[in-house]
Amino acid sequence: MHLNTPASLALLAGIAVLALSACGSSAPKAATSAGSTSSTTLRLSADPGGALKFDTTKLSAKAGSVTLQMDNPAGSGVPHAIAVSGHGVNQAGQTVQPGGTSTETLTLKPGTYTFFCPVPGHEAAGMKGTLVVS
Ligand SMILES: [Cu+2]
Repeated sequence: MHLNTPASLALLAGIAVLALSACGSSAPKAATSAGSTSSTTLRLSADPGGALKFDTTKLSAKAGSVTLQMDNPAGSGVPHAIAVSGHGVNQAGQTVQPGGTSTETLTLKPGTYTFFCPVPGHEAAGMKGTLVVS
């Protein structure tokens, strides 16, 4: 039985080298995420028993778009809202009756902010906390 000639072997080897080099020449993929805009949604709740406090005193978020969603439980018996202040920001969501949800969206830079209930007397009574944006 006659085996392949040296010439045909050389040809096959050449094709194999070309195929390998073609595969190896593909450039690495460039990263596609240019400019990281983060958006965070934070949920909290007013005290279900009507106390002037939220269910948390500490929240944290990534810098960028931050949405706060505050549920006012049906049993609270008191209107509440969510507001944020600090670093030139001072914005409140709508005041909602028991069973409602007060929502606001802000664009926040890194820093420490205060979140609170803007209904008169509520923040002073302790309805507030710290929002850390990093
Ligand atoms: Cu309140």
